[in-house]
Amino acid sequence: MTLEPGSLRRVELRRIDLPLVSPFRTSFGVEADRDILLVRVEWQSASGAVTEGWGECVALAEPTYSAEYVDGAQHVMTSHLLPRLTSAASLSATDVGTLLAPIHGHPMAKGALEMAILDAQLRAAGISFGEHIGASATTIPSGVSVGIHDDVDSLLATVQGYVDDGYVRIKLKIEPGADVEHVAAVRDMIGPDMPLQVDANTAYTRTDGAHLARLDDYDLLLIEQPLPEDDIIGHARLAAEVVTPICLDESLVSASGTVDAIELGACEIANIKPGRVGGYLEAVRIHDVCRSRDIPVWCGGMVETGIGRAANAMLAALPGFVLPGDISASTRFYARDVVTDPIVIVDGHVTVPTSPGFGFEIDQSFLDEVTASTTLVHG
Ligand code: NPG
Repeated sequence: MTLEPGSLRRVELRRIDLPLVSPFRTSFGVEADRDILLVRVEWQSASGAVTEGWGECVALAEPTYSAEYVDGAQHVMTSHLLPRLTSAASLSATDVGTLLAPIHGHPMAKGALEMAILDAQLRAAGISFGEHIGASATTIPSGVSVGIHDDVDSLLATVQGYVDDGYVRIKLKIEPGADVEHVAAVRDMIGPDMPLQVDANTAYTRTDGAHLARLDDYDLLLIEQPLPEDDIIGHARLAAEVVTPICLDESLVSASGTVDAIELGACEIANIKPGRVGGYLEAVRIHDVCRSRDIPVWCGGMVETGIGRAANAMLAALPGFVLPGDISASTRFYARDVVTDPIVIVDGHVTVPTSPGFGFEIDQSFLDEVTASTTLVHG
């Protein structure tokens, strides 16, 4: 279904501060709280109706996961991206990628703007994103991502807590010095049937193949992004050296690049994160190219609020998402969320939201409480 075009009447950029319930350590750093950039648009359809739309930018405070960071995202939106959108007399979310293509990079900033416009257009049409893309699953299995721990005992205690919460898949963050021993202990504790995978966030090098092959003993679903993001050939060689499937995250930034990585043998499983690839529409295209090549996909997470997590749940309801995603309960990271209907886990599953747009409602009073700044960019 084609959504009715319209135009941007007002655009606000809101920065919020949300503390995490516990620090989250990866091979690239520790997150203790999130400084999150939200986009709020007022959208006027061609027929005159005005609706609100929200987008969440997943850029972190520092450029450690990728080159983007939250201050940079706000700057590029304000100075380079939004002027190309606010000047359009007739606009649709499907135009955003083309209109912003002259600006290189900045997929997280672009994706957040596209998301806000898409949310508004879908709300105007009264349909959900899931319905719009033909995603039919009503519930999806929920996995949890576990940060690096200093010692095995504390890691085991944390993992046991998540097993007790009902998560159906455990992902362990790893780095050199915190890998085989940690995985062995967790596998021993959770038993052979619980799905387990690891995420290195680019922490290894091409010479680590024999070491990473030791993980083959623990029946892992996948090893995620062991090598630097630009090392596609290195991942292909590693895929031939280890039995455990190699999954790419940071390396996959577009549908065409994903096809190349698959054809080179570097990507046996794909992690899809809408922010990393420039938005939910490109994420759907990546799902489609993977599905047509029988490459399993799953939905990653960027420690989103209930805004981004509701949207991820709708995306992960597409049929190619055959592995549990990092779509854990809101309480995994936040004591209180900025939406009135945060993601919860029941029997290890998340109910896919079905209300119009991306399926969340803003908790306005709490959002105001955690807002550090609001900048009117247009309107
Ligand atoms: O559940 O949202 C989540 C977190 C999932 O581990 C997760 N994300 O590299 O995939 C990642 C990682 C991450 C993203 C870590 C951002 C830190 C910041």
